[in-house]
Amino acid sequence: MDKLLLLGDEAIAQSAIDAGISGIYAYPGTPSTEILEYVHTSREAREKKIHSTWSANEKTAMESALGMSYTGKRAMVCMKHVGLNVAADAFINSAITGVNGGLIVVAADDPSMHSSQNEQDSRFYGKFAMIPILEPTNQQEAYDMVRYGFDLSEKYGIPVMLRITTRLAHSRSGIIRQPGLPQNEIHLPGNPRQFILLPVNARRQYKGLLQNQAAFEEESENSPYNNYRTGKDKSLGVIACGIANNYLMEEFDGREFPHPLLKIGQYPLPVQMIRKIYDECDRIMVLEEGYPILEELLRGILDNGKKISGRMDGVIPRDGELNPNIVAKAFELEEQYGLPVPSIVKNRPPSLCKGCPHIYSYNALNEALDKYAKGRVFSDIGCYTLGALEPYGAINTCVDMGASITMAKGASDAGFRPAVAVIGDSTFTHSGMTGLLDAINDKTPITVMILDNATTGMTGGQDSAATGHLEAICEGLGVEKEHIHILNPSPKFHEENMHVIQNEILYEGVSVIIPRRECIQTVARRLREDKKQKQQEAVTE
Ligand SMILES: Cc1ncc(C[n+]2csc(CCOP(=O)(O)OP(=O)(O)O)c2C)c(N)n1
Ligand code: SF4
Repeated sequence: MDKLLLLGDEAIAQSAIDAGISGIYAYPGTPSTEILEYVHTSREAREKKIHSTWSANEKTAMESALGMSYTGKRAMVCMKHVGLNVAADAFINSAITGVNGGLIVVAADDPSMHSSQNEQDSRFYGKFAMIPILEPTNQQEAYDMVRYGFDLSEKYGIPVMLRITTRLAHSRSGIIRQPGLPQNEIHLPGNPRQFILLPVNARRQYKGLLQNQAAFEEESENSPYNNYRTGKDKSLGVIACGIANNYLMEEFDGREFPHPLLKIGQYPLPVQMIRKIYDECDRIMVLEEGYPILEELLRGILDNGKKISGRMDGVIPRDGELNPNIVAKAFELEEQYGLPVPSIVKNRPPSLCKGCPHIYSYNALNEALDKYAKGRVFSDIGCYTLGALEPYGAINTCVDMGASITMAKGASDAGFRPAVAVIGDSTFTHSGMTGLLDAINDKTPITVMILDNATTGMTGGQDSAATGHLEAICEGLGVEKEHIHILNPSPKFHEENMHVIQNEILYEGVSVIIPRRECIQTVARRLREDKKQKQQEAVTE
């Protein structure tokens, strides 16, 4: 079979193509973005007519994937961990409706918060929804688990979560492919009430989900991804989940691992296997990437059994991602990975690109607010969040996608004036529109600046669902036409822009200001692509 060198994200995407998916849905977010991007640019996926589009947010993505599964086709939905908060309503309920065609939900967690507001562990969500979770140790397992996950999903009519973390998503490895499968034919669910969650049906479906828990656990006991390896030295037993097992193997590369080892890659947890290692060993060490979920379960409320080591007793740091050196330390081995950073290398804090349109929006906003006390700009998540840093110091909040408008509303409701919201175009269609509607319905005095750079800049320049629609959306929601302004965020228009903002923050109602200029990175990329295409055309002429 073919061997490919792929990122973990790409391995998942390729496997989904090979496993016969008919569609993939996602909203960008590190470290999950490359999954849909891979399918989107794959010739094979195009030839197989696999649907791949960016959705407006993770909830719409989840629901679209569920809709495709309803028709009997295989579908995948991908998101970063915090995206699962947005998709949670649909996600949890999809465990109760169940699925028809196989459905895999990829949740990409970001421990250490390389590019996120928190490091929540999606395994909690999988457990909460009571569905099987797969957690790969390496890229090959990520590839293999996708096909396995689709089969499991169709066997039980249940969505399956594939949980990955940053390092697995963003590092490469050789992948051996499996033969491609055809897509499923359209076939509707045998039970026409399966997807109608009226209480009478939901109660029945929920009982079915509960009844399946024993079977899911049995699958875990027999899973190729959970295995127990005995060892001579039973003073310690190690349970390693997902990528933590990879780090452990790196530490003992070429050396025999002396202790019993339980590797876990499938949940619900295989209780019999855990009991075996617990009974056999004097002490247990738990290595898991993310929260100490398994460790906490092992300890229980009373914590009066055997000694359990891990994140909760400080053998492993309580927060942040694992790495081979942390694992080495836990085993009192010499740390051997990575070289010291040479003193010539200086930290380079993130910053807005030189010439970024957001800079000029902030220059105008800062000057317009100059005469007011600080602390009145409610912002959101995107490149423009970097406006928090010097020299701009332009924003005062960043909580979750969409929170700028609603937080400005709450502050304004409290009598705080002026209250300004700053939100990007993609974030606005992700989850800002409903907050704007609240403000319009309440006639709340706020000024909303939608920074329209015609892209989803922060995650690498994906298409923005807002492009070409912003004024129409705002007008349609009910913003008065005379209080919608389009600005050009360039130095040339600084004075003019500043005056528009100054006037609108005095308005006792909802106003929307849209500074509009394309992200310079996407402009540069477009120009490069145009040039390349012209060169190719010249060669073929
Ligand atoms: C719920 C959730 N989904 C995805 C992300 C990842 N993410 C951060 S900002 C952003 C969008 C930014 O685009 P836009 O609002 O257009 O601002 P820009 O970066 O272009 O300035 C995304 C997708 C996130 N932080 N939270
Ligand atoms: S990528 Fe685009 S939006 Fe982001 S900072 Fe750079 S120019 Fe600005």
